[in-house]
Amino acid sequence: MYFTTATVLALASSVSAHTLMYSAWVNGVDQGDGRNVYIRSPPNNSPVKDLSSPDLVCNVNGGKAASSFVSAAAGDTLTFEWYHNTRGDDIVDLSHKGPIITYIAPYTEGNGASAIWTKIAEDGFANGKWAVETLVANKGKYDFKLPSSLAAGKYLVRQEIIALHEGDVAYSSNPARGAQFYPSCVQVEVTSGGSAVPSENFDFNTGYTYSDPGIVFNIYGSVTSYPIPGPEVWSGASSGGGSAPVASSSTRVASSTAVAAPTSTAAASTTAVASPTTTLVTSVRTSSAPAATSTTPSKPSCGGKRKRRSVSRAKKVKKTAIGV
Ligand SMILES: [Cu+2]
Repeated sequence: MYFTTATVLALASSVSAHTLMYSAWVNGVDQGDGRNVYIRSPPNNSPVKDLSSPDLVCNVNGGKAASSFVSAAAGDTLTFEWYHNTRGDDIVDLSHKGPIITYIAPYTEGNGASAIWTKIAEDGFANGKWAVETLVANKGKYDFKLPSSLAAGKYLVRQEIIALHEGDVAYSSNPARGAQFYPSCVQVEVTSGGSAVPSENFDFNTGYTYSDPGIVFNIYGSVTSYPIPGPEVWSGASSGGGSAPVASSSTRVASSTAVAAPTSTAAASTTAVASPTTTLVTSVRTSSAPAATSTTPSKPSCGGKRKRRSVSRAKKVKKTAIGV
């Protein structure tokens, strides 16, 4: 019902099916199907790989304002829910290992391709697991907090999954491979909050580069740490992620005490990101040369077994769409 003809065709002809955002939850309450309602939904679940493209920011159609906003207060827990072809399915192929990073910007009807973004949450590789693996285990749901200091107003909240299964090589050196970005922008109206205005002024098209060790990264060796790309989590933000669902009552209580917490969180993430960088640069360099061939899986991970299932799913969808 929510699929346009173009989407159906894109799904049917797509060799590889990836991931999309379905909805947002506020303090554990589902806000309903957000696709093209409060999410600026792209026409299909394909990735963006070109770091110079404005689509890197809010995906294809990123400049098409949606009609509604998710309404939330500063300090609330938001959950963004992802899916593969239909809600609640396998979410994303587990080959698509990588981080989940969340940014915020003052609301714009434009595509967001300028220096307006601030990072409010990030999860990369921790305790032997990638953020994507945790996302799949949590049935596509990823929790983070709106900073409790955040000023009321309208915002775009952009969450991205970066799939690194072909990320051992830069897209600029081999356009058939490269890190796959799945950005999704949600329109959020913060109804009450503090006075802090996100201030990192990050620009994806210039801030993410092909020499970033978190964008050209080999996941197939023995990974011990991963440098999440982009700026540090904003010091006005409480730390992100985690997957433990937070009950709505405790969320409200937590937000009053949360103000003190960010300092230590920010400091922790600084060291976490800073120390691996030097190690990782060397390992990336080594592996991107001849070594890449041996460490790279022989079949493209987006396709393989999944192909057939995706196609049959697409057919199912097509039927439904025609029925509607
Ligand atoms: Cu994919």
